[in-house]
Amino acid sequence: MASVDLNDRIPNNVDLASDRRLRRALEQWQPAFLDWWREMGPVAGAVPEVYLRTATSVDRSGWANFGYTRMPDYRWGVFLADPEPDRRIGFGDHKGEPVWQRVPGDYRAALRRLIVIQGDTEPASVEQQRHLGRTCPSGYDLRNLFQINVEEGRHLWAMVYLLHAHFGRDGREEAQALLERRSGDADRPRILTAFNERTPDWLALFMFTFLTDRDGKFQLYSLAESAFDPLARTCRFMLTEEAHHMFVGITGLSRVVQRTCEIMRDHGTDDVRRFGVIDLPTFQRYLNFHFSVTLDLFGAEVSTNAAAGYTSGLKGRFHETDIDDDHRLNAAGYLVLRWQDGAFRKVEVPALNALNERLRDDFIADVEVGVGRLNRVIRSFGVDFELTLPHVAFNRRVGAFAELDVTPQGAVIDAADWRAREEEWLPSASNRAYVASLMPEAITEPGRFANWIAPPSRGINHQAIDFEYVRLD
Ligand code: BYC
Ligand code: FE
Ligand code: FE
Repeated sequence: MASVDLNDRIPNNVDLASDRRLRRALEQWQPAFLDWWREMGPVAGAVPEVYLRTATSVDRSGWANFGYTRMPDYRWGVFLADPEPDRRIGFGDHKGEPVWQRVPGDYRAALRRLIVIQGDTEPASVEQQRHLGRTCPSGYDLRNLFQINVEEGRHLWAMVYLLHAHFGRDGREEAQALLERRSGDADRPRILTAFNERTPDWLALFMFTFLTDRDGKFQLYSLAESAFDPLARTCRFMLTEEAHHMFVGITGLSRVVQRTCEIMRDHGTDDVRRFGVIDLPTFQRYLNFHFSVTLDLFGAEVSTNAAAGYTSGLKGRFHETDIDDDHRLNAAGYLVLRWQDGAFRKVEVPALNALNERLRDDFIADVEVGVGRLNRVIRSFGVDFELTLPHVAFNRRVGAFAELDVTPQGAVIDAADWRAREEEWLPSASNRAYVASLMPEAITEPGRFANWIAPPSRGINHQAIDFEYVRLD
């Protein structure tokens, strides 16, 4: 069950061979996907050979496969984690019943919407990252970017498989539409706000993979609890890929901070731009931007969509099974932050309606661990600077705080003051231009790294740091 035949036209562990209609439908979608990849996928000059990891099965050993691949030849396919025998629904009105192998008619529209939204983010991120290969700080980093890009492409396949296998004609239409929207396009944008922002430079990429891929982690964990078993199994396997994306984020940010602090220590100055590295105030502004934009991805604090998704069994909580409560939440409350009578206050609302907020809180706790790690790097150099996360109401566009103008410290001020001070808190055009100026070209010679970033502490798959991760010919 677990093994995958990479020689199949569409590698899979879902026995596509025995379902001719489904296989034909996916074989028709495949060239459209490849056209999309050629049009919107990574711009890499001559097609390089990249030292990529490809899954050959869904167990741990299936991840041991590394080798040189030209990206369009990557074996995108459909991999579901192995079924759990006698799996039962873990929460909501159907708690305790057997999980579903087919989509119940009553929940079809809601489930399709979740799958489409999840699917839409995957190609969006590839589009956002499309040009970064031109400015990579090393071959090691370029390889990591391409690994992420091919896996986000595979995550699109994961959702498209569900649409084709379980949603008939409208599923096929949605699968086509996933290839037609474009990140940042005025007429046919991607669905969620953060996926229409640009990821113009490598600091933005590391922030994105640290924060926005981490939204992916929390959403996928919630969907991995789903009563719709094919979705749960798909998400469980996607999570094993996601771990590397967040690794690229946190280690990338740590290496940037490390390099900056080396300069601060060696030259005894905060004025580090003369030495061609990223100053910590600019780093903090990027953190403020990406954190606030990513918080929006969790939706409104109080949401009847989220309540319905939970009671129907479509989407659970993070680590649902480990939570010690009734897993129905009909009587429970949850504290949600509100701006009320001139102050931020925690107000109790029905827990079912607060599930987006709860997931956002879980996410924030996870991000804080990462920020703590970055601050430890800073302290280890004896540098007196502390990175902080901005207030949750800062720079929000979705939910209860969208209409408020809030500083990173959590003071509510007038709109005009906020706009006048925006450049203190968010990357200004000149901050972005400075960061971009550090990355004028791609660095790919094995073992060489851009000046603004420290080398990693170890290579990929036990290879040396100066291993040839990307072969350009
Ligand atoms: N932008 O009741 P609400 C990843 C809409 S990242 C625009 O709060 P709900 C990845 C909302 O659609 C993970 N619109 O909504 C990372 C609704 O509109 P309608 C992606 C937004 O459904 C890096 C209305 O506002 N996966 O995998 O409770 C690289 C009311 O909102 C936004 C998922 O998100 C927004 N940010 O919550 C690659 C999981 N937020 O329908 C990949 C699937 C809300 O009333 N999605 N709206 O017209 C969901 O679970 C939910 O749809 C959301 C929204 C959590 C996103
Ligand atoms: Fe993904
Ligand atoms: Fe990801």
